Amino acid sequence: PARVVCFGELMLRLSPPGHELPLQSPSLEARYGGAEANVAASLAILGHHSVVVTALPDHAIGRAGAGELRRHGVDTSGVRYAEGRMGLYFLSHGAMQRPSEVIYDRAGSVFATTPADAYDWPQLLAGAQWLHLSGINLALNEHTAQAALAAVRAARSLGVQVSFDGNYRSKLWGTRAAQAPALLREIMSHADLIFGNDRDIALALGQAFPQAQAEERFRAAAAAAFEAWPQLRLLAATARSHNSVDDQALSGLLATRERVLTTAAHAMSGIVDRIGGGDAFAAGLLHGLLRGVPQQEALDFAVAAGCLKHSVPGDVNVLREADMQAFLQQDGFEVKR
Ligand code: KDG
Repeated sequence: PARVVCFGELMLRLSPPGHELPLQSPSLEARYGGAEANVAASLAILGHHSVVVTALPDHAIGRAGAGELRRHGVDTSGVRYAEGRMGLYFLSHGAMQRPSEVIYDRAGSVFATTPADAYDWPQLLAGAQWLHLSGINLALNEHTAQAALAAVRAARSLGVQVSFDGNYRSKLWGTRAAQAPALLREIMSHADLIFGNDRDIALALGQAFPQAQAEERFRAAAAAAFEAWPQLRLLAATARSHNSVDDQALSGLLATRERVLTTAAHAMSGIVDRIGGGDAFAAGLLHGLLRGVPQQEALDFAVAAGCLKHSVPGDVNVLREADMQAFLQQDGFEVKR
């Protein structure tokens, strides 16, 4: 099977059960999450050989995190272990008009303090078809940003395709926000596939796109991105409309140099857990590209995966190929808003 290498931080996710607020509850549910690891887990569940490259503490919590990835079928031979702490994030789920809240507690984690030259990319990427990583690595600190750049440069020189998800998190950039445009521009100049909307492209290029409908803004961003980065082949994004935190609709957009593909907007009411929807979409699209199906089919599948992630707790889309296909065949899920 195909080999996809996903590089990023795996964190312990702690959340009060149900819709309780932080510390209103005496218990916290423990799960693992992290954008790139979420993609790797979905890809493994979809039958691909996915590898997570990360650094974890050499203790029971770090080892259990790798075990959780293995439970989904992910290859953890690229995990490094070292003394230090596990990155954490606390999540309280939103409901109605009350948004969910994420609190990061990850500064100084083993992943964040691993030097950029600790990863042997030629060895880690040998035989891979894709390297997937996200803007979270650029945001954390200079070590992780330089490691991400080293990874994409190695991938390019080895002929491994690069998939980059902008994943902009303003909380993570903090005082490094001024460096975001240059770092994003640099990494995007090596990507074959970018997951990003007009805001991600605008940030990288320092260029604002006119106020318009989501699809029109995406078209303008795609035109600018293809002009800026000659190696870029695909730009993909989701578009979301909100009625409330638990009642939304999701559609997908995929640009090539020749055309822009779109999907129906799928209703998502009674959302269970929104975290990881973008990662499910990314894994769904990579799945279609690896299988070589027509681009429209790959995009439809990716949106189905993104939607269905919202129906299960945890960061990972644990649903299978047949679940996404069944979702796409059901009537009554499409909405026009
Ligand atoms: O895309 C989902 C991620 O946001 C989640 O898994 C946590 O990696 C994470 C992050 O840094 O926000």
